[in-house]
Amino acid sequence: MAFTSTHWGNYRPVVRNGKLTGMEPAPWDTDPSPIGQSIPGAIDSPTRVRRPAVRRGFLHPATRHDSGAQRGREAFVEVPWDEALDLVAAELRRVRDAHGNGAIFGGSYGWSSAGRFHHAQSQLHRFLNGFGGYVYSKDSYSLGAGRVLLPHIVDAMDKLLQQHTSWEVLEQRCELFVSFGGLPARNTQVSPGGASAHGVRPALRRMAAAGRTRFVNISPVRDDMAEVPQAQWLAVRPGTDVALMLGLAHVLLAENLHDRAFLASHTTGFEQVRDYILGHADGQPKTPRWAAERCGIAAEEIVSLARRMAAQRTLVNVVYSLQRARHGEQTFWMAVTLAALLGQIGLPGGGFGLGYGCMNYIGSGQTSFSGARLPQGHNAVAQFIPVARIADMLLQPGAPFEYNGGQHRYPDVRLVYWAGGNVFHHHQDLNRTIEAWQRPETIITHEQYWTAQARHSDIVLPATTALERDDIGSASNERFMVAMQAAIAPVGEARDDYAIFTGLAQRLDFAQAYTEGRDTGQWLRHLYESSRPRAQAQGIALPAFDDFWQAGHFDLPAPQRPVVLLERFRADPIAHPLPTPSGRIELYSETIAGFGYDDCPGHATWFAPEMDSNSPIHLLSVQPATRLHSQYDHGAVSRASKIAGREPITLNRADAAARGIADGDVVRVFNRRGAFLAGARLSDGILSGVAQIATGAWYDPVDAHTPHSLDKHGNANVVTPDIGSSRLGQGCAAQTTSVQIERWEARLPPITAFDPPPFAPATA
Ligand SMILES: Nc1nc2c(c(=O)[nH]1)N[C@H]1C(S)=C(S)[C@@H](COP(=O)(O)OP(=O)(O)OC[C@H]3O[C@@H](n4cnc5c(=O)[nH]c(N)nc54)[C@H](O)[C@@H]3O)O[C@H]1N2
Ligand SMILES: Nc1nc2c(c(=O)[nH]1)N[C@H]1C(S)=C(S)[C@@H](COP(=O)(O)OP(=O)(O)OC[C@H]3O[C@@H](n4cnc5c(=O)[nH]c(N)nc54)[C@H](O)[C@@H]3O)O[C@H]1N2
Ligand SMILES: [Mo]
Repeated sequence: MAFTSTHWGNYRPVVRNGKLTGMEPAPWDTDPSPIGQSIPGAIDSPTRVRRPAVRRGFLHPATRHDSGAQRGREAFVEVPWDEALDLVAAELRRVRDAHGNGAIFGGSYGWSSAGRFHHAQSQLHRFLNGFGGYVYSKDSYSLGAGRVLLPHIVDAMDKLLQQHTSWEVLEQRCELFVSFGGLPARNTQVSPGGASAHGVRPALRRMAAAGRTRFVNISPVRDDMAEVPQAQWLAVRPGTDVALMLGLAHVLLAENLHDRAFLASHTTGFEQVRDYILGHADGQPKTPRWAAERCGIAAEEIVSLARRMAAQRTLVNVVYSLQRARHGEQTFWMAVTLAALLGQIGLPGGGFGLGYGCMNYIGSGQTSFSGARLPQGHNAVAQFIPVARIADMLLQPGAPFEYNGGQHRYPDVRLVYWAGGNVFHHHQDLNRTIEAWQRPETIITHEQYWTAQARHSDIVLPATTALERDDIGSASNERFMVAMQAAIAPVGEARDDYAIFTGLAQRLDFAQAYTEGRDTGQWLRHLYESSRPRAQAQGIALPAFDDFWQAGHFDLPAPQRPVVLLERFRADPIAHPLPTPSGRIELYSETIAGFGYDDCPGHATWFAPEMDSNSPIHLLSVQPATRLHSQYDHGAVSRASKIAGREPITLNRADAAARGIADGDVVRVFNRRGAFLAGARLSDGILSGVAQIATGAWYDPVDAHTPHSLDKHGNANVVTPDIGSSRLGQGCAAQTTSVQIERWEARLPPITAFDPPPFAPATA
């Protein structure tokens, strides 16, 4: 039985006469994602990159390296593979010889596709390491602030996420589930590497029916907990959750409801935090009234919630989105602080969560083992950037930046190489990004589809999709390993990323080191077999490769004991200390205090959201229900959700009325950074003064030749700020965005984002 895996689920591809006609959810998935249905219509649509293509001005040696401003404006010339690979190899060699490997940026952030061997970013990194190294990027857009903060105060982010208490335990033991940012089921369609059996929505429905657990949805958006109809909705103002948590903490202290014994044995820095909460440090007690003025939730409500939290087995959850903001570090730190005051960390059903509702794998209760891994080799270049500082890097080579206690400088990058990501999806302030993107001498992208990033590259190499190649699907905390078997032939002249890099490594004289003499089939067998001892160490007996391949999938056994986050640390903090300097949870961190950052002091601290006074609406740009980021925006599922072809934006009914906007109208959303069109969807379930739009509508400027052109399709990143969360994490801060919104009265420009770019004949 042949299955395939996507980040949003396992499916059985249906193929007729060599054409993909359907995607049947795997039989083990009781809550499959509809996103898979976008693939059949899109995979061989005109949006597919079919042949290697070179930007016209780049093809001519005279204008090759000084025509970066033409990116996204000029036609492409399709060329044979050999010519394209010769050109890429020559560019790599030129830049390395003239400037060294430190002039090559290979960060290549992005989710790529499921499948361990063909993971595009891993292949690129392995290839560039073989070539002498590359400037890399650290952390992620998802968790920029959190990944830097958590090791200082608890443990490494990934380790914590893999050990989140299972939903099964929560069902039995949690009495009060308080979630900042709700539990948006749409986001649990996904797991990095492939969700297999979707479990979150079924768990929430069981919990809602059982009635044992009370849910509190703390979010500007009611639907963020739509799966639990009886959930209490506290409509918090965006960016003010820390104030609310401080108000709750104040009640705990004032009413002596905090767990002194736990604080004394398992944490450090309680005194500093207490002094801050009570106002001994700054003269401002963080009372419920103080909190209410900032977060918009009544003081009485805060008092009552704090008492309930102390009286019951309570889980305090924060979704990632809250740390994807200016001062985003504070939301995670304050949530951990609040949970520490409650003293239930390490108990089944209590403590904190940093991502329930963000991905399927979090709290799945499945093994943290994940299979086959492509060795990436050693990177001889030490220079890096925090991932979301890419435009700063391109605009200010040599400029200093701070990050996690260190002083660094941006490298002078001449060549940018990308495979498996989309900057024009993920990065903030796209108009500034476009300016930065003109600077490098050479930009190379491997893509499946003509995304905005492909259109803004010099050389575009067509990559296969997962359905066109053999691979192994496997993800941490997901139940099934999948023998992903090619379902159709490569579309057009597409090649696997591995084949592309092999062709380049041959030209650059390190083919043997890169391929180790293996073809894809040999690699899959080798990677699988090398993962078997690791599996064995976790008590998992993987079948032999041929048996696995024959069966098509493998059901990984769940751990014998249900997972409870930080259980061992709670039971014995001396025998099982945390990897923090004190071995304990650091409510105050000497290390972070020692960095001297005004935007991230030594304990969780309130900062008011930085809003622009003439842009009164707080815009939240969140994950899309109908696709993965920008992937398959051109697919049927995503396209069916659009309003007049534009991305829907949810507006409060009163805010809309005040602007003469009706449901279904097209609106212009703008601030001093840029403007986009979107389709208005009116709601009573969103706080006044807040709007919410999904990310992922393909950037589609009215006129690519005009800087700051209107995006006619609804890409929120034309208005988001390109500024780090703080000097500590330097994470993406997209949620700190203010805009104005008006009705679009003019003629509607047609959507052209999914059309291929203009092509020119080779001789032109
Ligand atoms: N405003 C705002 N911006 C955000 C966010 C937000 O909340 N608000 N969220 C951020 C977050 S959390 C994330 S993770 C990022 C996501 O940002 P990305 O991960 O960059 O987004 P994707 O759309 O998944 O881009 C993956 C690209 O890889 C291509 N691809 C897929 N498979 C392959 C392959 O096998 N080979 C090759 N060569 N290419 C392939 C796809 O066609 C697609 O274009 O966005 C961030 N941006
Ligand atoms: N279908 C689908 N699922 C996905 C993805 C996808 O592209 N598509 N992407 C995946 C990825 S890469 C990631 S990192 C995760 C991201 O997971 P998250 O970062 O948690 O996802 P978001 O959708 O940005 O935000 C979740 C909710 O937080 C609320 N929120 C935003 N700001 C605030 C605030 O200041 N206060 C409060 N209280 N609430 C706020 C919003 O209303 C939003 O609905 O999702 C993953 N899941
Ligand atoms: Mo993410």
